[in-house]
Amino acid sequence: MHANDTVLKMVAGRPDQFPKDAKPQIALSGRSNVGKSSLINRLIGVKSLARTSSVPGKTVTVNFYECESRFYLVDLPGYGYVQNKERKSAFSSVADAYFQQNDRLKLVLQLIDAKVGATNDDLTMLDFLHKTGIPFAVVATKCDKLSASAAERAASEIREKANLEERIPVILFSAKSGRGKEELKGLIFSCLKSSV
Ligand SMILES: Nc1nc2c(ncn2[C@@H]2O[C@H](COP(=O)(O)OP(=O)(O)OP(=O)(O)O)[C@@H](O)[C@H]2O)c(=O)[nH]1
Ligand SMILES: [Mg+2]
Repeated sequence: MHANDTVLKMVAGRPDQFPKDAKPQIALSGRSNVGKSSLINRLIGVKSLARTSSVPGKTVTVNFYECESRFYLVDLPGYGYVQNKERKSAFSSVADAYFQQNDRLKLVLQLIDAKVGATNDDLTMLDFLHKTGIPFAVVATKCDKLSASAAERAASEIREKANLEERIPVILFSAKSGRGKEELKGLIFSCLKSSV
């Protein structure tokens, strides 16, 4: 996973624009501003391939980053940020469609802000993942904002609140410091290996 073997293959505003090839996909889900795009940048070792912003709702499309010509990292629009009054759901319809159609989806990384903890929207999302049987792991983001012990506490609080089974990993991550990067890569590669 490096910048020179990662390409932004598709920016999909509509479901018919999703790539149709058989490559496995790993998706990043989480509320707006939780750090999805920053995590992608950190994983592939660049500052800004995936666009990040202090303004919530930056990623409104489903962005497919093709890595090593063999799998996709999928940056989903953040939920919980209502862009206009007509939108009834906090969840974007293009993200909804993404979850519905996808048999190549091998793993969802569900990002939760370590300092904020699991919100109701996060719990709804985790419940959905649990019910649909899509394999997922939780990534507690921005853990550089907490002391080492507070970060550990935050991870167990997320586990408890979301009632996560023991086998579901909760990875402490910081795009800023790089903490958790190797653990995350290990998880992604072992999941890709077991899916072929
Ligand atoms: N301190 C700290 N800040 C972070 C970290 N990761 C992301 N941020 C900041 O959080 C803000 C949002 O990050 P993004 O990566 O754009 O978040 P996103 O989840 O992609 O947001 P949307 O595209 O709106 O859904 C930016 O200002 C980032 O610099 C982190 O690990 N530590
Ligand atoms: Mg983003």
